[in-house]
Amino acid sequence: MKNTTKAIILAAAATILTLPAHAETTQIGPDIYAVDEGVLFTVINMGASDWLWSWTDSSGTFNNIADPTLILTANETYVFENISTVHPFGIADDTLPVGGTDGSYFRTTTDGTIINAAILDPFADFVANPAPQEDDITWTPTNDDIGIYYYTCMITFHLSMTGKFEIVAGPPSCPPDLTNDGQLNFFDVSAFLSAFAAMDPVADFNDDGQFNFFDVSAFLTAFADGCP
Ligand SMILES: [Ca+2]
Ligand SMILES: [Ca+2]
Ligand SMILES: [Ca+2]
Repeated sequence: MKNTTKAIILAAAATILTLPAHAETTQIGPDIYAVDEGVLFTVINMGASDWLWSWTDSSGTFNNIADPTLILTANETYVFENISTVHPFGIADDTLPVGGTDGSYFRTTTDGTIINAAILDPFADFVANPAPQEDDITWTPTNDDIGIYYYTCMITFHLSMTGKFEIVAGPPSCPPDLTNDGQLNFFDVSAFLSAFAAMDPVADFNDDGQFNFFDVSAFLTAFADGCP
């Protein structure tokens, strides 16, 4: 490879190192959190009024947040561990009749059959009954599951132990992220250089079967554009 090509790539790498790291939890509003990588959520009750949510990821530790709206990402695995000893936790679809706004949702039904009918299938996988820790819910929503869901206490009169999930699509694939870790940094440049030197098809960035400056240019452009 020509030294000028290397110089261009290394200059781009220096720029890229300043890009922000990928955040896992982003607080979007007073009661709204986007958690875009799989985590273990623990939930416990505050009386019969709220679920208190806690979780830890690379963004930090979030403790005892009352009935948040949680924006989750399709194709990530989330685990819900109910550590209340008395309140059964369930995840329901958008047929559960719910009123209110972020952080203060409440069920508008005390009809157990309506609650049960809304709980996701298979039923047992989306209900965590006391005793705790023996029946965690593990949920990996797929692209087919994108939409609105609710969580609630399944005791019919615990109306206000209710909150919302929104399942959103994951980020689209990102061609210059050659290390496939969701971040653009020097390691992707290094991987490109190695692939280019080896004439690996992954470095044929303009897909014309040749390895030349146009591939470097296309890679740098994609790299500078960043990933969504
Ligand atoms: Ca509540
Ligand atoms: Ca990468
Ligand atoms: Ca090419």
